[in-house]
Amino acid sequence: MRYTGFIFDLDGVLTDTSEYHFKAWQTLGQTIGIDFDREFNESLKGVGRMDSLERILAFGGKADAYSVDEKTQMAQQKNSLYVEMIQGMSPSDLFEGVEDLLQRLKQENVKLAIGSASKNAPFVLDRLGIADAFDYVVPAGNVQNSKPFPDIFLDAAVNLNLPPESCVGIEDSEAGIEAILAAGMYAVGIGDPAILHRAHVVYTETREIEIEWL
Ligand code: B16
Ligand code: MG
Repeated sequence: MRYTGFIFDLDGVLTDTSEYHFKAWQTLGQTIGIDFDREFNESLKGVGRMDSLERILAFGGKADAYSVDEKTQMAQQKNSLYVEMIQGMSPSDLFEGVEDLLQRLKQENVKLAIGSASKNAPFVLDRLGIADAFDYVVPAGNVQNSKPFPDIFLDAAVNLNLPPESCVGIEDSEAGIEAILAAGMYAVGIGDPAILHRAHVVYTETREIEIEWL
């Protein structure tokens, strides 16, 4: 294999937590009179908590309607809803084929990292029972610029001790694919090719990734 590092996004790539993020933001939106659908939600995927809130407020024409304190409170409210939703997660929530994929990569001596924008990622990894499978988990709170900036993926490469061009990034969001490309890595998209068209290759599901081509 040409690549020696794989950096996985979490929400939407290894498990379906992106649906929980959507539901939690939708509920928060309803409390302030902003309704949005799945199409708009695509623009929130991979985007950090506060940036997501700013995008929702701008979408609803309320960009300047709230103070910093009020916005912090709203973000906390959304996070409480999300945290409640992930309490019951277990290894059965791992997408089909992920365990097998991680094992095969390990057999090929590929280093593995998690490059998630979520501060809840360590908890979710623990719940899924795969926390030990990764050589490094990017601490979302410590990275300066979130996706679509390359920082998260570059931090992973530095800590895996690999040059970016030796790494593959796997993402389900447009912002994430931008981040991988900006980091100078090979971009694998998971989801709709119409949305993730800038990726080098797109699969509908994570289990379809063909590592023999990489
Ligand atoms: P939190 P990923 C991202 O995770 C989610 O896609 C995005 O919807 C969420 O706002 C962001 O994490 C921050 O999450 O509020 O839990 O810190 O896709 O990069 O794994
Ligand atoms: Mg994601």
